[in-house]
Amino acid sequence: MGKYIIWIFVLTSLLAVSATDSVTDNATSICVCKAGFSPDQTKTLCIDIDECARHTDNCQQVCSNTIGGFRCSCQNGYETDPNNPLNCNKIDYCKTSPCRHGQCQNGVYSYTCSCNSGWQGINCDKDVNECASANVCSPKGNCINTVGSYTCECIPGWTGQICNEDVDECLANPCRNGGRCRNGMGSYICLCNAGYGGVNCDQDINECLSNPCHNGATCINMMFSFSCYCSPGYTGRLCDLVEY
Ligand SMILES: [Ca+2]
Ligand SMILES: [Ca+2]
Ligand SMILES: [Ca+2]
Repeated sequence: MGKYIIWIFVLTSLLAVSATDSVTDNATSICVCKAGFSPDQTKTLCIDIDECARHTDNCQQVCSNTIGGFRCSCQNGYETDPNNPLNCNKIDYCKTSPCRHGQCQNGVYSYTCSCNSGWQGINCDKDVNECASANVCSPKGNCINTVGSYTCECIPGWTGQICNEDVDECLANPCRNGGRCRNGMGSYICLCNAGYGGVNCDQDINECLSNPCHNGATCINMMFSFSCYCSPGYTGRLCDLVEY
């Protein structure tokens, strides 16, 4: 116990030293103390006033006593009001716009970002590799990752964002020489007029391969047509008529 009394004595002496501007009224020998100090019981020393303990500090949140005064501070998540050092304002962690591609939500001690589609990470600044997931594009498309998004590169005949929509090729009139167009899933066909062949009815058919000329006639293939040179005694386009 004696040790504590000595410490209190030392502490009181230090506090008194710090109040060296104390004025002593010579007539009464009573200390008149500076603001923040008050005379001790003997009225010979000025000791610090603990404003926090006396609740005279007016700090909105946290009070810390100092020798000759006090200091206000704020709890976690708050900062000192620049217009009034006694008060604290909630810290706006979103003020610096930390979410690069997302919406910021202010929290108690930090912020959280809700990322836009295609972005991830604490600050929504990292690309999502959509192609790493299965079936992002339909089987008719090749997935290509891009920064913040992705694209599907469609094979011919397919379109749409994920390449699951048929292209109506007939809208572009691909069939030549009077051929009629029929659209199909992922493709189309041209129904060609006689003599015309190829996907778009723009190529010659060698009709002679199917032996159209009868009765020993000679078949001559021609561009988009053919001719039969009949043996003696036969006539008609295909030499299928007997000559009289
Ligand atoms: Ca991406
Ligand atoms: Ca089609
Ligand atoms: Ca021909």
